[in-house]
Amino acid sequence: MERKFKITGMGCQSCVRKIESGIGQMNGVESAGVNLIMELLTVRADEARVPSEEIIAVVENLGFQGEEIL
Ligand code: 9UX
Repeated sequence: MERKFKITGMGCQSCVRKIESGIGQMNGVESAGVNLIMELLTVRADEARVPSEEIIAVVENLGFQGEEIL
């Protein structure tokens, strides 16, 4: 299942890579993609295995803010 998160605090493509690689390395995550202009993170992962709160916690530990788009 795919989930989308609004991400704020990104300034450049290096920020994008930090988030894509940080989220992409989480156990259970199949893919993670960020669109800088749209400020959007798209994550493909089993929701039971990878809760949205954990995704947001990783985003925040990397220095950005994240909020699930429901
Ligand atoms: Mo450019 Mo992104 O200074 O953290 S790397 S905005």
